[in-house]
Amino acid sequence: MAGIDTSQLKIVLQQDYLREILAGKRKSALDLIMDAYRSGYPIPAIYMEVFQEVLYEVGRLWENNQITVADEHMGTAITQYVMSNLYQHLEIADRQRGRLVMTGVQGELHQVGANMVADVLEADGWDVQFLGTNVPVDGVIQSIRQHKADLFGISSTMLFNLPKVIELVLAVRREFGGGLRIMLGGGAFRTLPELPDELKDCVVALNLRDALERTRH
Ligand code: B12
Repeated sequence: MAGIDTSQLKIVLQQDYLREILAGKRKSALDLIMDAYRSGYPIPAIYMEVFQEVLYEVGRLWENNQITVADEHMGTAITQYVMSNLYQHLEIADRQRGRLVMTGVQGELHQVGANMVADVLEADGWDVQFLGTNVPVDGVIQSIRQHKADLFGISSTMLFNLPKVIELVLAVRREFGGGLRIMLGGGAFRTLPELPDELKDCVVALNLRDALERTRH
C-alpha cells in the first residue's frame, strides 16, 4: 500500500462498509473488503479496524434508535458472510503453538468477536476448534478433552453472563486442573472494574491484538 494514506483508507473503508451493510448490499460489501484485501490490507486489520469498529458503530446507531433491530441483524449477518469468505484467504503460519478450544458461554448470543479471535489465532499457528456460542458446559468439557486443548478461550459480551463464565471456569478447572490455560475476552471484561476471585488465574485479553500478544508466550 505504498503511497496510500492508510488512516484515510481505513476511514473511507469503514464508512463505505457501514453504508453497504445497512443498505443490505451483501455483494458490494464483499467486493469492498476483497478489494481492500487484494490491495494489501491484512485480514487481522480488516477484522479489527473495519468489522469490529463498524459493528460497534452499528451498536451505537441501534442504541440511539437510528437503525432498527432488523438493520442490526442484517449488518451482522452480512459481516459473518464476508468473514467466512475472507477465512479461505487466511495464511496459516507454519509454527505450531498448541491446541485451542474457543467458545461463548451459555446464554451469550454474541459470537462475531470470538470467531475473529479463533480465525486469527488459527492463522498464528494454533490448532483451533471454535464451538460458536451458547454451548452447554458438558459439551465444552467434552470438546476440550477430545481436542486435547492447551488453551481454552471464553467469550462473553454481556455482564449478566458473568456467573455463567465463573460456572464454566470452575467446571473446567475441576475437570482439567490448573494445567489448562484459560483466556477470557469480550465486552463484559472491558466494563468489569475487577476480576472476581474465581477468575483470577485466567488471562484476560481485551481485543484481537491483545489476544495475539498474550498467546505468543
Ligand atoms: C450484533 C449484536 C448482537 C447480535 C449478535 C449476533 C451474533 N451472531 O453475534 C444479537 C442480535 C444476538 C444481539 C443481542 C443482544 N444484544 Co447485542 N450487539 C451486537 C453489536 C451490534 C455487535 C457485536 C459485535 O459483533 N461486535 C464486534 C466484535 C468484533 O467485538 P467484540 O465482541 O467486542 O470482540 C472483540 C473483543 O471484545 C475481543 N473478544 C471477544 N471475545 C473474546 C474472547 C476471547 C477469549 C478473547 C481473548 C478476546 C475476545 O476480540 C474481538 C476482536 O477485537 C453490539 C455493539 C458492540 N458494541 O459490540 C451490540 C451490543 C453488545 N448488544 C447489546 C445488547 C443490549 C444486546 C441484547 C441485550 C439486546 C436485547 N434487548 O435483546 C441482546 C443480548 C443477547 C445475549 N443474551 O447475548 C449492547 C450491550 C450493552 C451492554 N454492555 O450491556 C450492545 C453494546 C449494543 C448497544 N450499544 O446497546 N446483539
